[in-house]
Amino acid sequence: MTTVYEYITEARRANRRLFFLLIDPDETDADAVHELVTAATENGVDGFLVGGSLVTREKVARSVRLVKAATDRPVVLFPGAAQHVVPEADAILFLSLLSGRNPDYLVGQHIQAAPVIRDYNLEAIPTAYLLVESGGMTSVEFISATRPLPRSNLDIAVAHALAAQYLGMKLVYLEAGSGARMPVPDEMVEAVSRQCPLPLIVGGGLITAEMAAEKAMAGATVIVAGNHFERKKALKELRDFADSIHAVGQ
Ligand code: 1GP
Repeated sequence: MTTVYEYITEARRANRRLFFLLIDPDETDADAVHELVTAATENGVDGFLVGGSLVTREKVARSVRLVKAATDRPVVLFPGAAQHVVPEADAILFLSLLSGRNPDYLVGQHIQAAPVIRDYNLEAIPTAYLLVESGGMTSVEFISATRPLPRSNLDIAVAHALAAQYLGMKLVYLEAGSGARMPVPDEMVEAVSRQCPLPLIVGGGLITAEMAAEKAMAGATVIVAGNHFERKKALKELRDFADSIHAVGQ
């Protein structure tokens, strides 16, 4: 059976791009989740992230079950804290907030989560989570009490990605933050993907198919959108996002 990490690295090897949809566990209307995930699966979404900063374990567990029931694509935990580890997902992004200097989010939560991940036999994907300045205070910035990377300094971003590589991490996630005013700059995606061999995930504030395609073109392997698709009338844009992302590299 292919692991989620192989699914991502295989795409990178083949120069393909993947579109992942972020599902907010705070959405507890089961029909709404079912409708969103079914539409996403039918319209070319390649995988799902489930998580958030201020959610309960019960909501994460319920959300993962609802998503799994509506799709055959990978469902990956995107935890905000150690208590968000639940067994039903296909994998977990084992995120270390490398852009920050808060030991709790660099390694502390991980110690609490590790035995649980082992007991659930979850695939853990060590991921450098790099928060990038995006024009306003984001939830991640506030909750983690860390500062984001400066958006105009490419060398700093590249240095963090290289540190992730040398520390043995497997993915780099460039994050502008959910609902960000400005997404991660294309130049930063390009610089990091050119100078660091790890597959790159980019998300935060992507509200048009063009923006998503730009990140794919700049070198992101996985493009994540969430907020935008929580609005019902955005559902018909799923196909546009998926097509523009998949068109890159073909
Ligand atoms: C947030 O990168 C994701 O962690 C997605 O952000 O909700 O703004 O699409 P949006």
